[in-house]
Amino acid sequence: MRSELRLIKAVCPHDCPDTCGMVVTVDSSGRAIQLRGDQDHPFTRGFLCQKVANYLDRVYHPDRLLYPLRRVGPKGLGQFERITWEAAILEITKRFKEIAAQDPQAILPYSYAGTMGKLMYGSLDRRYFHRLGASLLDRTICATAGSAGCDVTLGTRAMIDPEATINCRYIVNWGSNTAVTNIHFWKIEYEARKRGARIVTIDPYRSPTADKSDWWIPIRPGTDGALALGVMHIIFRENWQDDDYLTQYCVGAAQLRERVLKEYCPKEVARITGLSIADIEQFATEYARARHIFGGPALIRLNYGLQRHGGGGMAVRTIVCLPALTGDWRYPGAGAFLSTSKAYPWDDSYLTRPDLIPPGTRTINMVQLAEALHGKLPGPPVKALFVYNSNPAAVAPDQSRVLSGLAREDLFTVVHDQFQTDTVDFADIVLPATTQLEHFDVHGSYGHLYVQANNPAIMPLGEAKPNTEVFRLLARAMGFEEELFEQTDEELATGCLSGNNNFVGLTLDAVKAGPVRLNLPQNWAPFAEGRFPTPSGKCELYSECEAQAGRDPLPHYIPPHEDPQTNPELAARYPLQLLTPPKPSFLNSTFVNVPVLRNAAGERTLEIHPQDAADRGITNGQKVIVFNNRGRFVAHAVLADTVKPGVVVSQGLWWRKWTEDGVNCNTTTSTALTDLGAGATFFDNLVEVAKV
Ligand SMILES: Nc1nc2c(c(=O)[nH]1)N[C@H]1C(S)=C(S)[C@@H](COP(=O)(O)OP(=O)(O)OC[C@H]3O[C@@H](n4cnc5c(=O)[nH]c(N)nc54)[C@H](O)[C@@H]3O)O[C@H]1N2
Ligand SMILES: Nc1nc2c(c(=O)[nH]1)N[C@H]1C(S)=C(S)[C@@H](COP(=O)(O)OP(=O)(O)OC[C@H]3O[C@@H](n4cnc5c(=O)[nH]c(N)nc54)[C@H](O)[C@@H]3O)O[C@H]1N2
Ligand SMILES: [Mo]
Repeated sequence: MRSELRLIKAVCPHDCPDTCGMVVTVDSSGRAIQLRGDQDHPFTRGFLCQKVANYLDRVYHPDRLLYPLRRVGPKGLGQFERITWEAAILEITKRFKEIAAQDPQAILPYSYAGTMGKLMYGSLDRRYFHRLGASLLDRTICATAGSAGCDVTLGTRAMIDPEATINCRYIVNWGSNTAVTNIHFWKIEYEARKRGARIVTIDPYRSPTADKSDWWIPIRPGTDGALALGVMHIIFRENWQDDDYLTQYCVGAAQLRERVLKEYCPKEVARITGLSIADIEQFATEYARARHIFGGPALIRLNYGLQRHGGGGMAVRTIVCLPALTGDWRYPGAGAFLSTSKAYPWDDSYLTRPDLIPPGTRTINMVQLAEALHGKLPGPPVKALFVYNSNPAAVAPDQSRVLSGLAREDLFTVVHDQFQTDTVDFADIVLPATTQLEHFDVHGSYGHLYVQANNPAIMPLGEAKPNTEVFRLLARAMGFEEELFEQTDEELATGCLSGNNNFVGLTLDAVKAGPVRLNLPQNWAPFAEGRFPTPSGKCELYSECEAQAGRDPLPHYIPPHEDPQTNPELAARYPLQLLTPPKPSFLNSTFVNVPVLRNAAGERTLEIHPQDAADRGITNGQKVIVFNNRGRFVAHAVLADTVKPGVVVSQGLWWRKWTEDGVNCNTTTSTALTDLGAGATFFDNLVEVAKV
């Protein structure tokens, strides 16, 4: 009997830097009976997070969508009848043809990273919408502020060889809840600590990562850029900079020096950040002198928390200047780390065919779905919405306006998902999606340097179909050119892997057998000898491109949009800065419907400083409303010193069907954009709190 068990190499598809290798055991009936971490994966080394360790509960969940559905009740109530795939494709095609006859830009695709697989994330879907002439979607909800900030300074993402970080002796988690959101890298940080490293976390919230660190630096939200400028001030003041690195590989050191010495003295930085001058001096000293004090180089693991503010792009641009001042880029695993995604030379043009986009097609920023659905953006009103790989009813900002937009009777909405999410409840046509165990894909990563294939382990459940197959059916029904769509998933994978440099010597067959490292040397240090892919080829402390765009060419502090210091009028009504990072047992809004993980998440809480609670007569455990002029939600107060006065935290992106008030924290968040990258500003959010 045992001999009939099959072991299949798979990959966790979720939006997470770890991109774990998994091994699925399938029995002779074709059912997956076990799923564990792949011990042969050099980075993820056989262990999985709490969420994906329970992945079979998701695959075989009794609530899986198994058949196409058509709406029979009012929008939002989720009442459907079963239909055939033929009927579903016919109806979508008929409606899209009618709308496209007037203006195809009235059709809006809406997708993000429900799966990170190259094929399911974006391939035939993009070709289809490009060929159709639909509106383009700017996928800004997560990472564009930091990407744009890094691009100004480095010409690419801040990246390192993460396995080499074991040699660092000073590690700063900057706006990064690494112990929760990047657990395999946290393991490396801990290994480094055993060898003598000091771990510091800069976060307004005493997150699990801050809690386990040697030092928690509770910065005021949205002021990280000012702290980095203060650190530079101290480095230049003390003459600790690596002049050799600055001269050979950077432009603008002299101008930057002048700027920070004049404008960012520790006293001013203390006023902005809410930190003490002593703490700022100590942090700058430890960071800049790490090799002398702790015996090894320093790494800044910067992540997404600090980007989700009005000045998030500039904050990242500024922070990634620091390793050039210290010279830490010289050392493998040291410097600054945001994402390794750019190390993969995927042939995205082949996959997505941007050449098919009609010239002049308008682009909609996905953060502004609320505006798009209410006709508040330039161009034709949105008449049809096609959602896949995303749950905007839960994850998009300004939830009340998103929901009223989704409820529009004249909007034709199609949703392709594995479950009846809050967004599905508003659909006219629902299409059932396969899970990762049921389809093929290839994966890069944004937290390590391996290429992996996800081999299908089981047959699709019910009539579920992968994203690629849905768009083959739709393209056929539209009569689009065969050569654009009639490729198999493996052919698409081969095509996008056929790039050069870091993919040299890497074949799909090899990848199907297990993770393969990019064609990069061990202890890869991309900027050890400069070679920054910027216009000047150097690290741009001074940016000529920024100057030409009419912006300040040097790093500077940009306060949040909603900041008590710079917006006292708004703060008089809504004095508390609200952060809403994800709940550790969920992945954004994914897994809320898995009972064991929902139970682990507990109830919705609002962490508030005892002093702020006392001012409002709030006691521990009491039910409170959190509100501003955009909306409100209910939570249970937790009086704690996990936050400083003036800051409150409510974790998690619940589904409205699991909350007593039918909304989540995104009722309060805003659709305002970041300075660089036009990204989301979820954590730039002033609220007031009152007992119910
Ligand atoms: N378990 C789990 N893992 C995940 C996810 C998940 O939902 N659950 N999501 C995945 C995704 S899509 C992403 S993008 C990543 C996100 O990974 P992270 O960026 O690590 O996660 P966040 O919790 O969004 O933000 C990190 C920390 O930033 C803090 N923060 C907020 N504002 C500021 C600020 O102004 N300055 C500073 N210094 N810190 C600030 C928050 O309090 C939070 O503790 O994680 C991925 N991994
Ligand atoms: N307040 C607040 N809001 C936030 C955040 C925050 O920290 N605070 N985090 C933000 C961040 S970092 C991100 S990345 C976004 C995430 O926003 P989303 O990308 O919308 O993420 P999820 O909530 O995980 O929803 C993904 C959906 O894709 C579906 N899916 C998975 N695989 C497939 C597939 O193969 N095919 C199809 N068709 N569907 C599939 C899943 O079932 C799920 O419903 O949310 C953002 N929203
Ligand atoms: Mo994200």
